[in-house]
Amino acid sequence: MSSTVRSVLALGSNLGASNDTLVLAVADLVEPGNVRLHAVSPVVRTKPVGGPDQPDYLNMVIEVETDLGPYELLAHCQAVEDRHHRKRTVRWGPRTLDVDIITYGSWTSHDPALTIPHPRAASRAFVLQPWAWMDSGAQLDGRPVIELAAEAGDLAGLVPFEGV
Ligand code: A4P
Ligand code: MG
Repeated sequence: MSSTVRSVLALGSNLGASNDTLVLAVADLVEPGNVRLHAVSPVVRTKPVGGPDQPDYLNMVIEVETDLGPYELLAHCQAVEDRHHRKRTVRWGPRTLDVDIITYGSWTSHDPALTIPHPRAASRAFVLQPWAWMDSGAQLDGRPVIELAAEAGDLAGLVPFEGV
């Protein structure tokens, strides 16, 4: 695939120096010339959704413009996770860095290895609220992201991150 596509990526961290990790991860994600930064959300502090008892998360989303195909972009996101010492032991468990692809242009996929739009994004304030702050006109599954965020069960546990 050689055309340029806009893609929304969600980043999360709840182990280590999470704010530093997010800043460095954004820089790593846009390091290759074929992933360009288009927009960045505020960082939010969020209560963990699912998984074991674990610390609060810092979450944010970015929008990139890329020439990478969807699987190439996934491999790139996973390489950035690995660079930040991501361990995959417990599903939904604590992590130094998670980078999920939320949308990839208008492309859709049901492949378990790359499901687009991300199957749980539409119900998660930790993705939707920073996304709506980044892009007030954003839509997901044909609905305004700002409306989906207002309905999300985890919205009450989300606050803007004011820094350490
Ligand atoms: N995969 C399929 N579709 C995608 C996609 N759109 N983007 C596959 C990225 N990966 C995708 O992911 C597991 C597999 O999903 C990969 O092999 C990939 O091929 P993973 O990152 O290794 O594991 P995970 O993140 O633990 O699993 P999962 O199911 O993606 O978790 P979620 O749904 O991302 O939830 N609470 C708060 N407050 N903040 C968070 O950031 N994150 C999670 C993780 C749970 N609770 C949270 C947060
Ligand atoms: Mg993930």
